[in-house]
Amino acid sequence: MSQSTIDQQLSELNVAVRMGKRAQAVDLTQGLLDSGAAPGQLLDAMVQAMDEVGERFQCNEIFIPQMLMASLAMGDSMALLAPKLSEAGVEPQYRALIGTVAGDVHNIGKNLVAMMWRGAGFDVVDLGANVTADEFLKAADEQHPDLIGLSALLTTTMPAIKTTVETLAPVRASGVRVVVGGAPITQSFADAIGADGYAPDAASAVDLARRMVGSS
Ligand code: B1M
Repeated sequence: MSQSTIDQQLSELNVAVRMGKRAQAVDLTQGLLDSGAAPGQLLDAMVQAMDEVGERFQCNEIFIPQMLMASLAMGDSMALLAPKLSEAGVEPQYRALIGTVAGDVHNIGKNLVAMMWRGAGFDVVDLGANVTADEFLKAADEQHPDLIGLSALLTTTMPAIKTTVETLAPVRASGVRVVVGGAPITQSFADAIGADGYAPDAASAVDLARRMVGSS
């Protein structure tokens, strides 16, 4: 395949991810890999697509379903691309842990943030929902993340966000940033409990994550 055909298909991959066309994104990813395109080029095309998705969400040009479809399209393509990236030595630069705090089973928003972080090129370890403060701490000790994201959807689980931020003090002392979000969480709550950052939605969570690790 000539370089100009590869460039054309990379741009089609960008559009397929942006539009959430999962089957098309997978076909294009497979085709590009089969024809010897560099895995890093595919990743760049998809990360760029997800950046555009985040910007359009923040401008209210698209909404959660479209952002979700784009994240799923990228996720499907990443399943093919990830092993090739490893073989090519392209490893994510930053690692994030994410979970919904103890007592709270809501995971849809947290999953969306995880997908958007992956879309931004982070290696994301998703601890799931109803995660205790001690489980976050244990995972942080084992996984050595740069960033930890805590989500809560219930007013009754907001105290668990505070407890978890406090429990994570030892890893925070070594430079790990802890950010919080979820429907009842606000910037003033985040400030009051001493979290490192707050984002109101999944697109802003990407900007926040990049700021936290110093990559923006
Ligand atoms: Co429940 N629920 N629910 N629920 N639920 C709410 C949250 C509620 C507002 C409904 C209501 O009463 N109107 C209410 C909370 C009231 C309150 O606390 N003030 C509520 C309640 C009360 C409950 C139960 C207690 C009900 C009961 O059993 N009596 C119970 C709690 C169980 C428990 O957790 N222990 C319960 C259970 C459930 C289901 C299991 C049925 C289901 C969850 C399924 C699942 O998640 N797998 C469910 C659902 C679906 C909802 C609603 C309908 C939708 C939540 C959702 O997924 N929104 C919700 C009402 C509503 O919002 N309309 C409701 C979509 C999602 C994309 O948005 O999660 O806000 P959200 O995420 C956003 C941002 O908040 C942000 O980015 C996301 C995307 O932009 N964000 C972050 C989220 N995490 C972030 C982390 C970040 C940054 C940004 O950084 C780390």
